[in-house]
Order: sequence, then structure tokens, then C-alpha cells
Amino acid sequence: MLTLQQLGWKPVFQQQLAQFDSALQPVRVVAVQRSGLSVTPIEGEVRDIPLGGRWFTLDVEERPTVGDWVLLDTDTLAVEQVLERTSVIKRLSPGGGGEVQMIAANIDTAFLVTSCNADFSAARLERYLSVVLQADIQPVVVLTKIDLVEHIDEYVDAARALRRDLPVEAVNALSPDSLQGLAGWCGSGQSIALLGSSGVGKSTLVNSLSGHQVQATRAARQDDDKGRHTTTHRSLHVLPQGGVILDSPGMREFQIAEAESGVSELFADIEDLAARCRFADCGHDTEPGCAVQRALQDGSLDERRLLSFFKLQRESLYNSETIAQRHARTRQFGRRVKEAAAKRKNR
Ligand SMILES: Nc1nc2c(ncn2[C@@H]2O[C@H](COP(=O)(O)OP(=O)(O)O)[C@@H](O)[C@H]2O)c(=O)[nH]1
Ligand SMILES: [Mg+2]
Ligand SMILES: [Zn+2]
Repeated sequence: MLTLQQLGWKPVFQQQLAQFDSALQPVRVVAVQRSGLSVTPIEGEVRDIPLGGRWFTLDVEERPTVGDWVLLDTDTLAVEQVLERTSVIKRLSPGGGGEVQMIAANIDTAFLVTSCNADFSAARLERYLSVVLQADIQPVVVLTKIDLVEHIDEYVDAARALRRDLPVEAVNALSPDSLQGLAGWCGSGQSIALLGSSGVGKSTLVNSLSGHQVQATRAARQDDDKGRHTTTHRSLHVLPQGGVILDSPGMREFQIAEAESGVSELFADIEDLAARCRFADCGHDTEPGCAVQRALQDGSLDERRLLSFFKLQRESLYNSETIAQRHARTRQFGRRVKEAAAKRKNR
């Protein structure tokens, strides 16, 4: 039987219990299905439980997601409460319309997984980093498939250049011995999320870290080096080192949502430069006295990084507005439904 602590329970969750009925049982969400959840064992078994209709009237961000701690009524198995999260990873849903997609909650460390081949993209890692820093989660870049390339250092250096003090681990995900460097983040009480495209080796990492086959993996297609989606449900696994790891399906695109402060944190050096421009509203283009242009010219600032900063800043602002508009529409709709119901009553 796993204890709550072994599943990542922390004092911040314990403290929240005082305000709720003490008969409610805390369980952790291991997977989300269309109309229900899988949760950590009750009486020894992982359970699939339905999610009552009232949850679907709430915004997706308020509904339980993988990694959440929820309180169950043990008689009816109804989900009564989602405990306040310590962190949450989300992105803009690729479907559009300002929908947010939840990826994981209550995460301490995110492994940003990319392979040492065509998949490697500094720009994509910067997307993940913005979202992870925004959520106050420790990022670790995990470069996989080092057994397949000659010049590992090129990838390691490119990853290290993304942010000062960013941990970067180069591994062969198939070989447990090469994963020693990740152990420091996998200890008791730690919850780890994996972010990365399909086929980079996320499920392989989960298997090698677990010491046995817990996740289905599939060979990447040879022709274009893009993997197929083999992880159908996000899922949570307890590691021998004591931590908990969440596998997730590959993400083809990762549009950042509401990550302004994460973007600022990742590009703090550029923001510092911008603060030194002669004009407060400098566009960092042709303005005289532009400290950003000066840094570009003297080589202390990389043009790729600058363009990436502009792009992510714009994207984050734009997406935050789209999300805010959708929230407003949902609220308005809710009000209209209530008004209509009240009118019917008064008739
Ligand atoms: N040679 C080698 N193959 C790897 C490595 N990591 C993953 N693979 C292979 O890449 C394919 C995709 O891995 P998988 O874990 O399913 O990727 P996921 O989509 O990110 O979960 C599988 O065939 C793995 O065996 C690695 O470090 N080295
Ligand atoms: Mg997988
Ligand atoms: Zn400027």
C-alpha cells in the first residue's frame, strides 16, 4: 500500500484539509478521461471514477487534472473538492478559441525532453522554459539519444546557453546507468513532469527510471524521425528513488498561455538591457541610444534569442487576451442562463 507521502503529499495539502469534512479522502489524479478520472488506489486499486456534471460547468482550469489532489466522498466516490495547487503546467489548446489545456498540477521538476537530432530546437525549449518558470517549477533539460550522435557537446552547449544555471543532462534513455544524473530530482516527495514532442523518449525514460516496463513505447518512424502518439493516457508512476513521475503524450505544438512573467524571467538579461535604452518606449529597432541594438552589435546578445523573446512575448500577450475574452464570454453566458431561469420561475 502506498502512503500519501509516497504519492507526493505535502504539508501544504495537509493544511488545507482542516476546512473540509474530515470524512473526505484525499487521492491523487493519475489520468483524466473524457468524463472521469483515474485516481490513486483506494483499498489497493487504482480506480476510475466518474466526474459529476457540476465539474463540467466550471472552467477547465478549475477541473481536476493529472497530478491534482482531490477529496472524495468514500461512499459515493464523488469528487467533492480539488485542493489548491502548488503549481500547474498548461498550454493554449491547439483547438483554438482561447481554450486552455491542462497538462499537470503539483509538479516540482519538469524534465524538458528533446533528442540529439532533428527534434532539437532551442525555440521549442524556450517555450517549455517560459511556461515552467512561470509556474515556479524547476526545469531540467534532458537530451536523449546521445548513443546516436557524435557531437553531443553541440547540443549540451546549445541547451546550456538558454539560461544561466539551467541543468542539462545528456542521456541514453534506454540505459538506466546513463540516468544517474537525474536521480537528484527523483527523490521522495518530488513530482516530475515530462514535456517533449512525440518520439523523443519520454516513455522510455519513465521505464528506465522505474526499472521496469510501465509505459508503452514505440519506435520512432524511420523516415521523418517523428514518433507516433503511443501514450494515450497521461499517467503517474512511483519511482524506486521515492519520487513520482508523470508521463504525458507528445505535444506537436506548444502554444504558451499566460506566461508573461515566465518569458520575462527567461529573458531577464534582455529586459535589463531594454531598461537602459535612451527612450522608455524604445522599439529596439532603429532608435538612437538603443542598448539592445548595441548588445547585438558587440556580440553580447544573440539575435536568435532576441527574436525568440519578441515572439514569445507577443504570443503570450495575445493568448492571454484571447483567454480573458473567453472567460468573459463564459461568465456572460452563465449570467444569461441564470437570468433566464429566474424569469421562468417568476412567471
Ligand atoms: N537509441 C536510443 N533510442 C531511444 C532513446 N530514447 C528513446 N529511444 C527510442 O525512441 C523511440 C520513441 O521512444 P518513446 O519513449 O516511445 O518516446 P515518447 O513518444 O517521447 O514517449 C523508441 O523506439 C525508443 O526505444 C535513446 O536515448 N537512445
Ligand atoms: Mg510516450
Ligand atoms: Zn532599445
